[in-house]
Amino acid sequence: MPQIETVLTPALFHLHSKNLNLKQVVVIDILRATTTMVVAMENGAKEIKAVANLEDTLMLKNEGYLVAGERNGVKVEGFDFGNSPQEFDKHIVEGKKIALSTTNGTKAIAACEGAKFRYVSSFRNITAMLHKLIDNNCDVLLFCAGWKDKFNLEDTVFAGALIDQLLQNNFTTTDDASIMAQRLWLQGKSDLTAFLADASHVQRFKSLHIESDLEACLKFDTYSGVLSL
Ligand code: 3SL
Repeated sequence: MPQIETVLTPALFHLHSKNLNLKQVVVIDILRATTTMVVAMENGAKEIKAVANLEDTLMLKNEGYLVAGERNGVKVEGFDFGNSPQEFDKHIVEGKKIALSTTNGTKAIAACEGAKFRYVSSFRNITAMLHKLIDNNCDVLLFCAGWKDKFNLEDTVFAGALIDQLLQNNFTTTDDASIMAQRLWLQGKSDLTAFLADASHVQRFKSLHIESDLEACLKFDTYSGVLSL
């Protein structure tokens, strides 16, 4: 049976990176990078490219990309967009190539280059992601981007949602992080907004006056595609 492991923070990734070329990795940054990437594709973007650093992102302007990025939650000066899913409206992104660089999410994506399959996902395409993982039928690594190497609730609870379904579909786990993630999901799933109310990034949203992004990040299955990078 394929195994599930969960990387609770990028600081722990090195413990799970063995045989990466045999694993399907899902990078998770619910608030907000991987949600924003799903929204961009949902709204018809031609491509979304994740870039670890700002200089390389800006260079992509010369290749026709719109550039998006934040650091510490704040839009990078001179970029076309920040990292709010609400900025990526259909009439703005349809048919466009977008390069995105964020504080945690896009670094995590870069870290797992070389995986057999590398995906990003969010609640907005969770069912499509789940079906793809089941179809691939190989070991799964759920990589929570966290915040500056710290654990966070929202990425872990999303990992738990996938784990809960994978365990019912011929996958297994002996990994305590995955067992914990599933238990968090079971605890929080009936009201995720309430469950995440005290989360550090939700508090950060409040201090940045971007609380309205939370609703967009907790919508389920608005997109039926999978983002493979
Ligand atoms: O760190 C990231 O990748 C971002 O998603 C963080 S923020 O929500 O834009 O602050």
